[in-house]
Amino acid sequence: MSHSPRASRLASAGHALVAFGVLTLMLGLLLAPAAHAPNARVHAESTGGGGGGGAGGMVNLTVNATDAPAFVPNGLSAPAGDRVAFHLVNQGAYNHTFTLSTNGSVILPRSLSPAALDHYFQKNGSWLNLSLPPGASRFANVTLPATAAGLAFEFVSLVPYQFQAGMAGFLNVTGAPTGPGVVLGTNATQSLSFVPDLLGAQPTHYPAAIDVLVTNVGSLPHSFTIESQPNVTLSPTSFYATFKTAPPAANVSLPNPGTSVWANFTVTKPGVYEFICEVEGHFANGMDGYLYVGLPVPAVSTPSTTIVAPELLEGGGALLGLGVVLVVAATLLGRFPGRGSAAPPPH
Ligand SMILES: [Cu+2]
Repeated sequence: MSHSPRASRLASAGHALVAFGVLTLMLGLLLAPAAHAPNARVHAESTGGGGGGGAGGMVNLTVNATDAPAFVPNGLSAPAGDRVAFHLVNQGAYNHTFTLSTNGSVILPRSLSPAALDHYFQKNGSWLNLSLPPGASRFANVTLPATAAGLAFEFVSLVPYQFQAGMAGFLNVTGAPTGPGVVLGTNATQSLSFVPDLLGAQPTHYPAAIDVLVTNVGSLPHSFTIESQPNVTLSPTSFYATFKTAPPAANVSLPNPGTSVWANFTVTKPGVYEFICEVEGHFANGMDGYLYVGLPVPAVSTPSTTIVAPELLEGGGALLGLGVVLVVAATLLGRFPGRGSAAPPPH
């Protein structure tokens, strides 16, 4: 059996969605300039594993600490199972730290005080915690466990008020978190919308497992509730009755801002599956979206400014994480025999 057509289709979809995510982020930055630097493309060279994302490879990542204060780049990506060789360079005149969270489901709120941030890492530990005096150039290795796949691990500077000023970034770990299927992502935002609100999956067989990583980047509770029957349009006034006859395929709640939850479900046939937020009033105010299974995802004709509300910028890393999670859809080959097949090269 040949993997190539699937690979290229998934790669195209992944790239299109990544482009959309990056575009969204750029729009957000243009419309609401914030302390966040634009997420730079990851500087990654594969020195092993043939670049196919196979387990046991090694990835070199260079991160510069500046006095902005910022990490450059602040968006990194590496496959699960690989050893990441970090090279950390302090280009500034102040002390910084490079402190990498071990919890890929937590986005640390910028409002945390320096003491609270210290406390968080004392309690939860870190994969790396290096102090970087001015001019320092340090190397350290981290091996990413398979369970890290699909998650985004935040790194921060613990020097007081640097994280709070935006000195943070995300290491996105690519790879397949569970069995065969399709991995997608979306963000629940404060502006009562899902970003993106159009998802696409091209399974090669049915029933197909689909995993959606949903991140709450807003400040309100949300849910991600997706119907089990395709091509049924839900109504804000009657969706509850619809779900009584046909229970949702998945229904996960995100009560806490800054957290991510996986919605794992199975679809039995192609079609358009609508997903909504069940929190009172949210669907009525536009908080819904569509998952296109086995069908092309329609182009977004008129990007709405509501999807680039300022609060999204606080989840800038999450948005980049979204893009990387979507790329995982293009590397699904890794789940099947023939691991090491072509994956989209890092740009
Ligand atoms: Cu909601």
